[in-house]
Amino acid sequence: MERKVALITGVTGQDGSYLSEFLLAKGYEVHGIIRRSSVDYRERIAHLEGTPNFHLHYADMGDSMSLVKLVGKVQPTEIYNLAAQSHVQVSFDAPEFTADVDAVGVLRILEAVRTNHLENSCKIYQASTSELYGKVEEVPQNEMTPFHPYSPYAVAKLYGFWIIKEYREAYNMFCCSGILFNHESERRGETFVTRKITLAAARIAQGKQDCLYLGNLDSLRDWGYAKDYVECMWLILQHHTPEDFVIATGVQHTVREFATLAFHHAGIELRWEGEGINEKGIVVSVTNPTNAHLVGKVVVAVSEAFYRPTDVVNLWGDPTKAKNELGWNPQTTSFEQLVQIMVQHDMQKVAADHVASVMRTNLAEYLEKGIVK
Ligand code: NAP
Ligand code: F7E
Repeated sequence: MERKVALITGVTGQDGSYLSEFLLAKGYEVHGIIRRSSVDYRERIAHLEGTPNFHLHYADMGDSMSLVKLVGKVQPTEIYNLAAQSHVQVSFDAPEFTADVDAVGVLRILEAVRTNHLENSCKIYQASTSELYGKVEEVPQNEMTPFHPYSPYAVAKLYGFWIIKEYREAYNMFCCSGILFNHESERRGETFVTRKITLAAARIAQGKQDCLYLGNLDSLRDWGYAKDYVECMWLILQHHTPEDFVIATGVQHTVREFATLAFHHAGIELRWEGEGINEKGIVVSVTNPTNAHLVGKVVVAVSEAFYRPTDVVNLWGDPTKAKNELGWNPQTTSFEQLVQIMVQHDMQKVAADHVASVMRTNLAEYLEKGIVK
């Protein structure tokens, strides 16, 4: 029987967790790389731990030897290189670390495969990004659009893209890049704009936060659902030839539109007033009568802290090639459904966090009074 063994770097991240579920369901043996941390950060894959075909190993994208040893031990048939310092704004504060992991890390994976003489049997998927288009030279963007990276993150990812292409041509390896546009979910990191908005909308609707501060509200993104996008990563490696693909929905929205819809699903209707740094989101009406006091209040404001030294403001992907050659459906989950899924999840999360915190407060009081011993 054909061996189906996947090694996923970045398994603890948003995409790594969905991809693990996807590959396990397809009968793969899945191995993931984890890093030692002083706190438990494995919540996205906690439900998979203990699954017979799911294995975790310590390694690091900055440590060649750990990667060489692991690839030799696991003998993967497919590697999904998802590990990265993936936050664009953070890449301005930690550019060298970002380059080491996001650029040289890709080279380390390729060399680990060559060192173990697996170049003819192991396919490699590289998590590339629409950030390569950066200061965009055309809209929408497709596989032929020139790159113009516009952040330390994008410059590092550009190296990753080209080294994958180089090894494909120089050594005839089956290695490909998925040029993925923004994809979000209820598992998205909490400092990316979509999740920051859905969590804040849920907290404001439940009286746990007063105001949400954002940066550039005019920024345009092509937002898809992460769960749909991991299927494409797999399809890229099943294609008859190693090629690069744009993965996007083909639909574009502003940060402001995302916020308006997210607050709507949290039961709060907004209107916008002012421009630039002075723009505000003001409550027009609420569904829940207990939130009547919010009407007329400012619940979204702009802060310079969330502006970037250079910002990518017009990303819009053309997924025609993926649709035609991989048979992938870019519209499985619509923008409206994505926002609804995320807000519904965060409404429940905020409510559950509240119950847990009340229980913790009560427990402290009961312990103090000797009611609980
Ligand atoms: P994410 O949630 O930030 O996950 C990043 C993963 O990389 C985490 O598992 C993280 O591990 C791991 N990692 C970071 N540094 C590492 C190191 N030195 N050694 C080993 N692992 C390391 O990112 P994501 O949203 O799932 O994205 C997955 C990949 O796709 C990334 O490469 C990202 O740049 C790229 N991408 C994402 C999008 C998007 O919209 N989501 C779009 C285009 C491309 P810890 O948990 O230990 O930190
Ligand atoms: O920003 C603007 C911000 O941080 C989106 C990563 O997964 O996708 C992601 O990178 C836009 C930017 O994602 C805030 O200026 C406004 O224009 O959610 P983001 P990103 O930078 O697009 C790409 C494809 C990747 O490859 C990356 O790994 O929203 N924005 N106000 C804000 N952004 C944040 N984070 N926070 C704000 O308050």
